[in-house]
Amino acid sequence: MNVDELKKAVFEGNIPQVQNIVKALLEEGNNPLDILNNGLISAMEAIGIRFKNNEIYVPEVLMAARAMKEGLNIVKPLLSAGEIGKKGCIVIGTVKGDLHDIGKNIVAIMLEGAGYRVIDLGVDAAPEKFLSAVVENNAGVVALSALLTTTMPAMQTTVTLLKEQGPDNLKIMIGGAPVTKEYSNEIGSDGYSDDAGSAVDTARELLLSMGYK
Ligand code: B12
Repeated sequence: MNVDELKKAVFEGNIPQVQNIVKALLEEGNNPLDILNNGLISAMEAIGIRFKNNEIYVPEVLMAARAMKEGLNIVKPLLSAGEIGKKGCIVIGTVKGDLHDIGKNIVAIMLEGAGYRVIDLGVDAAPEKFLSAVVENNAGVVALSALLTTTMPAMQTTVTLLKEQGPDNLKIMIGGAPVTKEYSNEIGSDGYSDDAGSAVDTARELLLSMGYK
């Protein structure tokens, strides 16, 4: 067994195969962190690039992500507690009044697939909920999603509260179909991306700028 076979199984969204290969790799004595980085995360990075380039679509991403998560569930307990959180924690949610979560879920899965600790607040999340999650989890980045033009102002309210009452070095990124880079700049958010693959790049840049690895 090798990580290329694992990557192929993740690409295909083949859950039983991913589980079997991860278990076999562990039995053969492979390091859980190598399986995570060179197999599961590496497969999701490639998925992100292909999604960004419109070579694959939402159903394929969701299938691969589900398979990746099942593999992650096997290696997670074997990693030292600090390993997953070392790259930084990201709080994500859909803003108040908005119930759309398909895109947000893909972004959350891709961020988790990239090795970040992700706290998902779900949909219709009030600004105060973001603030307390940031404080409780010592998060470096907050990611806000909105799909309705009528809920975009809730992004502004959330950014304002986080800038006023959140930690000084907290970074905020936003996204969702109606959101633009211009809007991100206008409301004082630190980053914007229009798809899940680029969202990982944006989060990485923001966290690196804060000194995370
Ligand atoms: C599915 C859907 C629903 C489902 C949501 C189910 C769910 N669990 O999410 C249901 C049926 C519940 C729904 C309800 C409504 N909807 Co609706 N819905 C959609 C639809 C068809 C698809 C959205 C979607 O999932 N796209 C697929 C995902 C993968 O794409 P995405 O969300 O854009 O996410 C990507 C990027 O934007 C980005 N991204 C997303 N979030 C984030 C966050 C960060 C931080 C970053 C960096 C990036 C990022 O990455 C993602 C992956 O690449 C859109 C139309 C459309 N084609 O967009 C309408 C749409 C968004 N809905 C619309 C409307 C009007 C409504 C309702 C008001 C309808 C009604 N009258 O009841 C309600 C509102 C309910 C509410 N309070 O939220 C309008 C919005 C119009 C507008 N300009 O505001 C749209 C555009 C349809 C239309 N053409 O009129 N909806």
